[in-house]
Parts: sequence; structure tokens; C-alpha cells
Amino acid sequence: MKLTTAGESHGKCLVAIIEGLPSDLDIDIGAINARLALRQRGYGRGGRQKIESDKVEILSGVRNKRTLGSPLALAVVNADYANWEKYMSPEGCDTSAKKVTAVRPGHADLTGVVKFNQTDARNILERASARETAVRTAAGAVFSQYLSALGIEISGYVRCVCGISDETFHAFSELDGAKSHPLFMLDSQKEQEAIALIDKLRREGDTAGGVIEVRVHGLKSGFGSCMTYSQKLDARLCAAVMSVQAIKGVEIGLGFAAANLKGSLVHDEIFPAEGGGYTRKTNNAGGIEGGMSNGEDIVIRAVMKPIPTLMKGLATVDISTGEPSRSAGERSDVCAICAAEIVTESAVAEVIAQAVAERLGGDSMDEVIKRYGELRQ
Ligand code: EPS
Repeated sequence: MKLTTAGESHGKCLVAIIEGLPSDLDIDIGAINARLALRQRGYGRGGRQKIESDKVEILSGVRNKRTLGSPLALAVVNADYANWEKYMSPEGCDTSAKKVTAVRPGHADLTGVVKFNQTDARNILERASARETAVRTAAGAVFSQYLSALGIEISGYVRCVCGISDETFHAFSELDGAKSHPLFMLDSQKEQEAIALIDKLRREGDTAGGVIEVRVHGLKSGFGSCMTYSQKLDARLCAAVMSVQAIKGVEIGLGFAAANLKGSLVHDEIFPAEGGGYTRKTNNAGGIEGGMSNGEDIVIRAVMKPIPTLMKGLATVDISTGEPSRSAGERSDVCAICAAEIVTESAVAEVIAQAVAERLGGDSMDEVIKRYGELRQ
């Protein structure tokens, strides 16, 4: 199962192609659009989200709301293209008007112009922008629907915004409730503090990042492999999550906290389960041992850096003159941690769906469901 995306932030549209989906997967277009709406939400978003009202269009691979087994092509149109056509049109446009030369520290701008031999960072940022995550979210919703058919669910919440951190444990069943909170935080007190901080940062022209936690519930053991490192499920998850714009750190289970604890406090002891099989009383491994799912919830945490477009700017160099300058944004999100949470769920769904498809194969959903049902827990 393979996902490819294309599209520029202010281009005509964003597109995704998914290859390798089995036939007869029910596609709920309303549920895809609900995910797109969630990605646009969250306290601290900027002006662009007032322009867009993202909706998916399915171009191929689905007939009468069911997959055909052919490549699925998805599109999310950029409403803002109407304002940008004269600067972005592939058929010919004015490339001088929206030039970006005061490159933003922390964005792809400077390294991109050097690597791709450009004089205008717009030619870089249009693709590097997190706008691309809209279509990745649409694709992620399709992967989630495939996993849901097997009883595998993915959810998550925001643990921390710019140092304001919720350290309490929340059961998987509580996580979906986060989506009705303005910052996807489950601790309302912390959330109010974070909202006040975002308001302050907006006034100061600054930005904030945070920590997201995503969990996979209901995945049986044995997905991924200890035999080849490219197949290790934790490695694949970390790579996919790290590929989400602005993510700078990823951990599984206890993650970095394991460095401070002795082994007897880290490893999840194994006991016989009632009625046969095995059980663990803790899940410090975050559901993955030896690069394979072990049947417990998979727990992934990711750090989002603060968005690099600061309204107050940062010291930089203007690449057209070589002189010191100030990076500036016409508009920016103060905090897009909620969007990052939804996109991280999408990235996780992609990897888990791929691992399931690789192990089980199956041309139709009937085959996939039967094979999954035959596996031990
Ligand atoms: C985004 C759209 C962008 C940014 C943001 C994500 O809109 P625009 O650049 O037109 O204001 O709000 O992109 C970035 C944070 C970034 O660094 O590029 C979206 O739809 O999520």
C-alpha cells in the first residue's frame, strides 16, 4: 500500500494517490471531511483557515462508496488559489510579485533555495508548507477506515503546549473526547493556561509548539518484524511521524524517560492471562517489542517545534542582497498543535495500514478481515 501526495500551498489543489487498497472497502466521504475539518480547527490558527473549508473530492478508485481495488486518487482544492492564480498559475504567471528573499530561520526557505538553485524562496515554501497535510489527512482517513474494518482504532490528544504539560494518564476511551476541546487537551485547567499563553504570544508576534500523543488500539501482536530493520514497526512509525512538518522529536512508550530508570522499572513483566495467553500490567514499551506490535496499545509521542513564521520576525539575511534582514510573515498560525495531532494520527494510520497489508495481503476486504480474524491476539 503506497501513498504519494502532490500540490503547492497556493496552487490549484492538493492531490494524493493511494495504491494497493483492497476492493470492497466502504468509503465514508463524510468521515473524511470531518477529519479535514478537525485539521483546520484548534485554538491559535491563522488567517488561512478562514479562507479554506477543506473538502475531499474522490477522483478515482471508488464506485458507489466502495473501493474497486484500483488506485484511489483524492483531491483537496485550495480556495486561496483564486487569490493566487496570477502568481502561481502553471500556465504562466507573475513570479516577481510574491517573491520571498528574507528567508525564515527554521523553515525550508534557505536550505531549499541553495539546494534547488533558486533565487525566490516561494519556489521552496509552497511545497514545504504544512498546507500539504490537508491531503495527507484525507488519505489518513482512508487508511483509518481500512483499519477500523479490522477493529483497529487510532486516537490522540495534545499533552503540552509551550511547556504547559498534562502528565496524567488517560485511558484510550477518553482520548476522542479531546477533539471537542479548543486545544485538544484533556486537562481543562492546563488548556485554559495554554489558551492564555497563545493569546499572549499572538500579541507578541510569537509562536508555540508542543507535544502530541497518539495511540493505536486493537492491533494484534506480530506486525512489523525483528528480522529486518527496515521492517521494524517503531522505526517506521518514527520515520512517518518525523516526516510531518514541524515535528522534531518522536518517542515510543516511555521513550526518553527510560534513560533515567533501572531495568526492573522499565520492562513490562509478562504473566499468564486468565483463559490462556499472556498479559502485562504495564505498557512502558508502548506496544512494541523487538520492532513488532505486542498487542498492547501503541503509544507515540511527538514534539512539534513552534511555527517558524513569526509575525515579529527573526534575524536573517536577504538572499537577494546578502545584507542582514528581518524575516517577516504576512500571516501565521500562533500554534498549530491540533493540526499536527490530526496529521500525526494520519501518518500513524498510513504506517499501520501498510504493515497490516504487507502481512495479510488480500485483494478484497473479505479476505483481509478473514485473515486478520485468524491471527492470535
Ligand atoms: C496551512 C496553511 C498555511 C499556513 C500553515 C499551514 O497557510 P498560508 O501560508 O497561506 O498562511 O497557515 O503553514 C505553515 C505553518 C508553514 O510553515 O508553512 C494549513 O492549511 O495547515
